[in-house]
Amino acid sequence: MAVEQTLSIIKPDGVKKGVIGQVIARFEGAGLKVAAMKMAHLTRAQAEGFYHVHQQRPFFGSLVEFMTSGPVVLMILQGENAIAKNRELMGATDPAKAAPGTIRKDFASGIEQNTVHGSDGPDTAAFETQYFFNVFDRVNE
Ligand code: IDP
Ligand code: MG
Repeated sequence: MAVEQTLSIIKPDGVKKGVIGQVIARFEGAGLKVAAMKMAHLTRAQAEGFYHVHQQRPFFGSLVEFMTSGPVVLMILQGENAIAKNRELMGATDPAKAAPGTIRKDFASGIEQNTVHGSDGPDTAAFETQYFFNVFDRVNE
């Protein structure tokens, strides 16, 4: 299994709820390392560009509104099988369908305000990590 990097976002609801530390503890507890991290309050253009694949979805406008409603934590997580491992720790998009013990099951309030984002494959991980971080922002140990 290869060492991978993946983008994680603690969304505005997670930051507002005060669970930044608890979310990061789950990543670290599962063996993922934080390879880059910063807080940001996304602009509309940044959020629209990030979610461009969802442009045609009915929830796109609302999602952009939500993602720009407050600060987020942007992270690159690194480790063996990091992309799938992060998705597993997050749980299903809809917290009502998320497995017990997952981040979304424990902290999310709904299908939109679902606390965390995680890249869903190698291509999106490559796009999303470079969208928010340049190569000099990352440690790679
Ligand atoms: P994912 O975050 O689990 O990969 P995606 O289908 O990629 O889920 O959707 C991106 C984000 O859009 C979700 O995390 C959630 O915030 C929002 N979203 C997805 N489906 C819905 C919906 O049916 N209603 C409202 N928001 C949604
Ligand atoms: Mg997705």
